[in-house]
Amino acid sequence: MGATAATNTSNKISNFPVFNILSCILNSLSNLLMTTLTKTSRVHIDELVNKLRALPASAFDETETVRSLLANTPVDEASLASYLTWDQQHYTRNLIDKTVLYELIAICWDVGQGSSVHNHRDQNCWMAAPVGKLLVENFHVGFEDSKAGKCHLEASNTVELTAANPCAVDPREPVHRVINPRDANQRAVTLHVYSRPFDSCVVYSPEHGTCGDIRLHYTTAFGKPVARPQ
Ligand code: 2CO
Ligand code: FE2
Repeated sequence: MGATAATNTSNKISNFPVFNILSCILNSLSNLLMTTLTKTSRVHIDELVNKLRALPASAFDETETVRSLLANTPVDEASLASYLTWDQQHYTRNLIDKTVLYELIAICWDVGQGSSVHNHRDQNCWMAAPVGKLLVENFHVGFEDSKAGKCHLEASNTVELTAANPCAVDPREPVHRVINPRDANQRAVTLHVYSRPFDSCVVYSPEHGTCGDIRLHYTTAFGKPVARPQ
């Protein structure tokens, strides 16, 4: 009875135009407050590094702890300035921190740049996007013969990667590619935590059904250019 009466009353109140106007104003104010809080609560990259370094080894063996750390520690773009380098041919990989447990890399994506379809050598991976709105396209590996360089991949789901939505790569379906869509028309910067660190991976061509190993290189390390091996 009580619940019914309350519902009837609120229905009557919401019939007044003034109620709708007030409700609209309150909603707008609340959205503005949330946007302002998200922007002002961004932290210096060093704060994220300190928090990653404080984690126990066990935190890197599952995906939720680091994912929620990234979600609760959005990084301020200005604090990344010394790690941001751009190349019109390829995204750049810029090492920020490295321990035996993890490496933290800033990746700079020019408009329209993307990665190959690849795996992470059975290592965990988390990604956040302090700048931009990217797509993570996941693939299901139906068949892989790495010695013969043959595979069969099927596209599975696509996830949006934004400041508000950091992602963890699913260890059971770890093959993916990241794209900074051309129609977004903006450069993007992503932060990648890899545990443990790895310096090679398998790249796949879903179209040709082929795969093979590649080595991974840093464009810069701790803010300084890294010479590419000849
Ligand atoms: N894993 C790729 C790299 O480190 C970037 S794509 O996102 O995981 O080069
Ligand atoms: Fe990746």
